[in-house]
Amino acid sequence: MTRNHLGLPVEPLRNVTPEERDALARDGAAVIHGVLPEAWIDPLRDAVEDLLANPDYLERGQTEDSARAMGGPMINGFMGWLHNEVFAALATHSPASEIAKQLLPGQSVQYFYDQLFVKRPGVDSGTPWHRDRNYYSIDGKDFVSIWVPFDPVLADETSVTYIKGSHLHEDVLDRSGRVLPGGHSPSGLFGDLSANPQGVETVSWDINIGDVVVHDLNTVHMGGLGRTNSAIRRAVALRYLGDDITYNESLPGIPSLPELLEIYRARWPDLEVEDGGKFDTRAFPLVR
Ligand SMILES: O=C(O)CCC(=O)C(=O)O
Repeated sequence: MTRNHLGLPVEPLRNVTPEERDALARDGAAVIHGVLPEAWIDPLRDAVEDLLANPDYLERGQTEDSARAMGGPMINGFMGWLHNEVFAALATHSPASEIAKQLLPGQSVQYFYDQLFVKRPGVDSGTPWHRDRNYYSIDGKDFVSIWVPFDPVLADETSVTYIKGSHLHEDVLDRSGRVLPGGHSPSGLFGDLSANPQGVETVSWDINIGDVVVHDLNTVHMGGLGRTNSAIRRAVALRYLGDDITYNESLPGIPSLPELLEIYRARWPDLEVEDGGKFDTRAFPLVR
């Protein structure tokens, strides 16, 4: 078994199957059960504690509307890999990065960023319906998101829920082909979290430790409220870019938000991201 510099296994417990790959292409999302070795879980949980105790991460790595402290309703932190070695290893030398390569076969896969979602029990702070694309300064389609939970998650609690097939349409259509209101709003928000869209098929899963959930750049999805969970729910979403992704500076989002560019420039003062060009591989490392 290959191990990374932290001694953690690099290979997934099994490869992605053709059926899982087909589900991602068809539905825009898929669950891949039993791939992350258990050896990763405690280091990842410790990494979350480490990040949540790091004022630099909490202050600079969160957007304005995010909670500011562990006592807040929800943590939504960015770029943990720049602050924590376990997150950095997960990004590029882990079963997750191997799965990204399997889902973008033959491509030059780059790590885009990570986003941590911590939901405490009993709170109502969910992740509203949205499409990831609307939050990015990128063009292209070669992309995969890998959502890695560090706690078991029930489908009717804080699991992620997807509108099946929504990645295939610029607008979100109901089963009769009608455009759903809010399905293509410029902010990327589909609407109110509590209002489940009518006339569409949604999918979510009970997730165990070791499972991951993968989704397309364009799939509309949400993350449930913590109201009903009995325990904390911690998960990180890792985003990977493939061959055809280029930077589009006219689209406000990641990574062009000033607070995020500041994080990169603090580390790589000469970093330039050229409009229409590929991303620099120091800040967006290649998965080898
Ligand atoms: O974990 C969540 O609540 C939401 C996850 C999500 O929206 C994402 O990974 O894009």
